[in-house]
Amino acid sequence: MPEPIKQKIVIFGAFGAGKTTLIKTIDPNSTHIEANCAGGTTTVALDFGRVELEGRQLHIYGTPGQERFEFAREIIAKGMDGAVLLVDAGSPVDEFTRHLYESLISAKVPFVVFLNKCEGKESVPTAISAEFGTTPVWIVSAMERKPCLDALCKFTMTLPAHVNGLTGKR
Ligand SMILES: Nc1nc2c(ncn2[C@@H]2O[C@H](COP(=O)(O)OP(=O)(O)OP(=O)(O)O)[C@@H](O)[C@H]2O)c(=O)[nH]1
Ligand SMILES: [Mg+2]
Repeated sequence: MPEPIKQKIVIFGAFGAGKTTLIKTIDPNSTHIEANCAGGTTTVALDFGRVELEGRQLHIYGTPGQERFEFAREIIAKGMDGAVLLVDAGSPVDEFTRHLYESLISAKVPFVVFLNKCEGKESVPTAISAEFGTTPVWIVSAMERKPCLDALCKFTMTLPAHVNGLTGKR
């Protein structure tokens, strides 16, 4: 059997947007490094999961959402083939999310926006989508596997394969 095409996808988003939840939903065997914080846990290094979609193996890395972990985001982002900006649609877009959005545009990396937490009364996905210009926006719940996989599949099928191989051992 030939090796599947591999792609490195990195998930960005502000603190608590749902990055770790998304990766766990996509790959229940994903690994993550976290610390306790007020009201739950926070990612302090990274999340890592894998999924095979239509013959492509996605290696999915989640970044920490706290601003002070910029150095970790830079390391994790190296060599990414595509990115997802995960946004909490339950509150107005914050400055840090805007910073991540501008950084992805500057990096010239293909990316899409996933709007999460759309089920609450406070959620305003249409108004929030308008903030991301021409970037494709998907309304997903990080807790529902099928819509997340569908959106990820449609996005990644437009991306080239990773050039230097990815081992993704765990
Ligand atoms: N209501 C609702 N809650 C969600 C959803 N997705 C995630 N959450 C909750 O939001 C909280 C934060 O989720 P995480 O996945 O830890 O967020 P994160 O982006 O990884 O956070 P950091 O690593 O600290 O940046 C958790 O309590 C999740 O259960 C969703 O779609 N709806
Ligand atoms: Mg996290």
